Amino acid sequence: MSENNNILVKDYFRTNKLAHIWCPGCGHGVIMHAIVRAISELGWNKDEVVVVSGIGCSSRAPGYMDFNTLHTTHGRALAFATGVKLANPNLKVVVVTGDGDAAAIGGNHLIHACRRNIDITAVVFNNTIYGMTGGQYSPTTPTADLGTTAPYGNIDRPFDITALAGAAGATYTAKTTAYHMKQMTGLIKKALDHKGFSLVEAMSVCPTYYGRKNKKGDAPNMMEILKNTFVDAKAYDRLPEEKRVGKIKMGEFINIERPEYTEEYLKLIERFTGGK
Ligand SMILES: Cc1ncc(C[n+]2csc(CCOP(=O)(O)OP(=O)(O)O)c2C)c(N)n1
Ligand code: SF4
Repeated sequence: MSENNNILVKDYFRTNKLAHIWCPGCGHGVIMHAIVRAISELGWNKDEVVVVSGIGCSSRAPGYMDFNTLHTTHGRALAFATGVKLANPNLKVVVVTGDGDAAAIGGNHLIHACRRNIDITAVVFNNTIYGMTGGQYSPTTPTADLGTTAPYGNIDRPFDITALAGAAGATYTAKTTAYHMKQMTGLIKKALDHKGFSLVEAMSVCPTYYGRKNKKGDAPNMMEILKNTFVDAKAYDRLPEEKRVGKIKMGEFINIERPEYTEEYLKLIERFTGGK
């Protein structure tokens, strides 16, 4: 481990909570690392950072991170985070959530957080499956793929979470993968620094359930699939139509300004109380 990584572990992790629960080769650790590295590079004071999660393998991450952390109920991380941010708008609020947590049971909270443009950053750990509960298909499982609850193949169409968030009103959206750690850190940093609702869809790998059920090979092989499938936006846009087949565009999608919710809320209070 490099000296830099040693400092990260010492300063930003609850080492007494390690070893973590994740399976060998799980992609979630890479994403947790990227979040911590982004916060460290921004130089934020740990005491003003709040990390909120729901339930799932991904949602275990805040337990290991030495910030103010809340491990809440399945799908409700954004609702709890909204309460935290409204109670103290000066806090820097980050939500860690899985594809099931964010887009199935928590889907309604997700679209409304986007619509309100509240200054929260959501990092969606998207492994395209429910990892913690044994590999049921999720709203991002590709059509025809296998899951415990789709033994003959999933017939649903998957959500593109980045596009969903953009359509619902998020003012910063980006997609990246656990293979592209450097890009991921940079995009999370930009999302954290953005005023308004930001979402980074971080593609992860679940070798234990998704990988085994769909014969994707071992963890390194699944990382190789991420590497070969996801193409940075600029390179993707240059590809001829036929070469885009089977490729997915990643990078920054939306970065715009709109009034932020807690600021609008404070203005309203001031208008009706005359600032008293
Ligand atoms: C109200 C409620 N419903 C269902 C569950 C069971 N449950 C726990 S985690 C989970 C799925 C987690 O999947 P995801 O959010 O994709 O995260 P992953 O484990 O893949 O990281 C489910 C269905 C629960 N804990 N609470
Ligand atoms: S079940 Fe899947 S998502 Fe959960 S820790 Fe294991 S590899 Fe990771």
